[in-house]
Amino acid sequence: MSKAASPQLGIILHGINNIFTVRVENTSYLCRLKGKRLSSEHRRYNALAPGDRVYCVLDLAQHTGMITEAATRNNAFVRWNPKRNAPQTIAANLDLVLVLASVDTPPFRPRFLDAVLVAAEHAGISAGVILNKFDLGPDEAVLERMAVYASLGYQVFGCSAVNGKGISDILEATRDRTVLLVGQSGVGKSTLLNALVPGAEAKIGDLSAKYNRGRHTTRFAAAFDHPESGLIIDSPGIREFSLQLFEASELSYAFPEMREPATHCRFSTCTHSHEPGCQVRAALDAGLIHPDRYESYLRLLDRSCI
Ligand SMILES: Nc1nc2c(ncn2[C@@H]2O[C@H](COP(=O)(O)OP(=O)(O)OP(=O)(O)O)[C@@H](O)[C@H]2O)c(=O)[nH]1
Ligand SMILES: [Mg+2]
Ligand SMILES: [Zn+2]
Repeated sequence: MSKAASPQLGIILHGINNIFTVRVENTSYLCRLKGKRLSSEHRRYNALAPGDRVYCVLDLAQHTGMITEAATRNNAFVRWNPKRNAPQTIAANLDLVLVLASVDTPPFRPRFLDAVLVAAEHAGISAGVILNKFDLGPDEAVLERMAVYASLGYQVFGCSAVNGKGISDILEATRDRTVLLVGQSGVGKSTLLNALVPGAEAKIGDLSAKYNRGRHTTRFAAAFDHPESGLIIDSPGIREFSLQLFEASELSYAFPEMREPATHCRFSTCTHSHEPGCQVRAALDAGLIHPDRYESYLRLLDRSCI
């Protein structure tokens, strides 16, 4: 009999149709969920994601197992899935979320980046920005936005996943960490993953000639071993990054440049959109907040706040 007697702690690398690849002590097992619900304290319904730690009863000979329980998460990176009208955990127990943009094809979209950075701030996860496709030659406006992110304390990288420029810096910054790559379809997440992790062989898509966008090639999030140590999680392209609903005060807190001025507004309930005596708007007028970041704030306030 090759069954291990007691449940073992493992980490989810990926899951498709409720069959999860779980790593336990350097070996991967194909595991199913025991019943439809987990007996964990949170009773999350079918909501396991790469990076989640789970307890499994293993069949060592068959390399299979049964997930009996999920361990408590340190954090979870969540987006609002408008199609299902429900929150969706993309990955859990992260040290870093890296949001990718490309210089071009698809075009640079700061609203997307800002929404992802807000989600990371809200989840208490460090974040950084990668500008990929540097070989296409970034324009000044995009470089200016990158400098704004750097001034706000985000790690900023420029790279070309096809010619290798900037890859070593990203390898260095991701070593020993569990890192999620997130971005629109076609920005080059899987190409970057393949450049970082030799042998990962993630599928790469071409770009739709008509729309200059990706074709949603990656279908599910999956974790790969960093060549030295750590995990890098590739994820499917997201068209529109929607946030879970939260309070306006939580939103401004997720913009690091608004945190301090927001404490001095005349009204404690200030949404920093129209109220008199708003110190966030004063900071904007004084050039201390970038107008485009403020524009992102207003749009998220409109869509994401109660
Ligand atoms: N010029 C250039 N093209 C790149 C670069 N990185 C990726 N690409 C191209 O961009 C296209 C999309 O790459 P993918 O890696 O599949 O993009 P993705 O972000 O994983 O897309 P989804 O899986 O659909 O979300 C492919 O044609 C890549 O060859 C780069 O640094 N420079
Ligand atoms: Mg991909
Ligand atoms: Zn205000």
